[in-house]
Amino acid sequence: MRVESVELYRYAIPLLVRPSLQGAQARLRNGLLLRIVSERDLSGWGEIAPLPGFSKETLSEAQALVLSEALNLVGREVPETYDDLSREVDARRNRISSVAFGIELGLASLSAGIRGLSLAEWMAPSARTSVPVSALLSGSEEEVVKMARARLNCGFKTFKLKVGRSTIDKDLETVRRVRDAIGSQSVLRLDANRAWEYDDARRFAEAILPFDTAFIEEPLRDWAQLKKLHDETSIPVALDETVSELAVSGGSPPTAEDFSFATAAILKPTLTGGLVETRRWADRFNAVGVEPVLSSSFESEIGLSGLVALAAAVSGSGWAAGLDTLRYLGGSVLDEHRGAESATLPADEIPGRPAVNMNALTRIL
Ligand code: OSB
Ligand code: MG
Repeated sequence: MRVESVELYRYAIPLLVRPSLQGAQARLRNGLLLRIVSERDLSGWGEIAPLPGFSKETLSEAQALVLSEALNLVGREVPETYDDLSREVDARRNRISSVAFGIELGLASLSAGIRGLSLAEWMAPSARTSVPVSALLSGSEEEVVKMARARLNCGFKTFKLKVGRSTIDKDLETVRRVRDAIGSQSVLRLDANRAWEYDDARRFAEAILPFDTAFIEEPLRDWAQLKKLHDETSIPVALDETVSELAVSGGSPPTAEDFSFATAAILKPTLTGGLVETRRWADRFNAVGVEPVLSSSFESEIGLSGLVALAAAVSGSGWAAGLDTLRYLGGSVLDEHRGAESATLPADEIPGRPAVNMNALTRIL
C-alpha cells in the first residue's frame, strides 16, 4: 500500500499551565497535525508540536522540515511492520525530535489501521490493552490539594506533584497535605524541573523521606550531581530533562547505564527523538533496571493516542504513565473533548478516522 497524499494543518489551543519555571511562558499550545493518506482513502494522523522551553527546535523549524519530508512520503510504500518503520528511521537519523514523532506516528497509525490492529498491538503483540495514568497536580497549594482529592475520587492511584516553584518549607507543607489527601495507599511522585542547587535539594530530600515518595524527577540544576544526592540521602530519583538532552545531543554523551542508580526515566517522544528512538531508550533503561515512564509534552489527542500506544507497548510492569495533560488544554482538535478525566486510557482502539474538528485547524499543505 502506497502513500497517495499528505495534508498538514496548524492548531492553536489555550494552554492552562506553565510547564516549567524556566520554560514556556506561552499561553497557547501551537502545533501541527499531519494526515498521511494511502490508497483506498485510508489515513494515519500524526502530531508535531515542539514544546517551547523544552524542545530544541522551534515550531517554524519543525514546520519547514515536515513540509519537505511529508512531500517525500508521497508514492512511498507504507511500512508493513514496526521493524520496517524502525529500519526507515535508521536510514534518516538527522530528523528533529518532534518531526520524527509526528511522521512516525502518522505512518504507524496508517499501517495499524490498514491491518485492523491497535497501534499498541502493531508496535508490540504483547502490549497491554490499557494504560494507568498518573494525575498531574499543578497550581497553588489549595488547588493541588483540592485536585488531589478530586482525582482520587476519579480512581487515580498515582499522583505527580510539581515542586520547586515556591520555598522549600512551603513545598514540604504541600507534599504533606497532598500525601494526607491521597492516603498511604496511593503512589506519590514529585517533579522539581531542576529547580535546586545541591544543598537545597539535599535538605528537601531528607525532609520528604517520611512521605514515601516513589521518586523525584530532576531535583538538581546540575544532573552530574544526581548520583551523589541519591547516594547521600537514598532519595529515589527520576530523570526527565536529562534524557531529552541525551537524546538530542551529539558526541558521546552518558548512556542509560551511567544512570542505573535512578528509579525511573521519564520519556517524552516529542522530545526524545520520536516513537522508535524513544522505544529504544525504554529498552536501554529497562536493561539497567530503570523503569521507563512514558509521558506527554502537552500534545493534543492525536499525539496522545501515540503516547498511550507506546506506553502500552513498553511498560510491562504497569507503572502509571504521565499522560494526564489534556485537562490542561483549554480546547480540543477533536469534535468533542474526551477521556480527560479517566485514570486509565484504552490502548486497544484501532486507528480509524479520528473525529478531527477541521474548523479548529488551519490548512497549510
Ligand atoms: O516536567 O515532567 C515535566 C510535560 C511537559 C514538559 C515537562 C513536563 C511535563 C509533564 C507531563 O509533567 C506530565 C507528567 O509527566 O505527568
Ligand atoms: Mg519532569
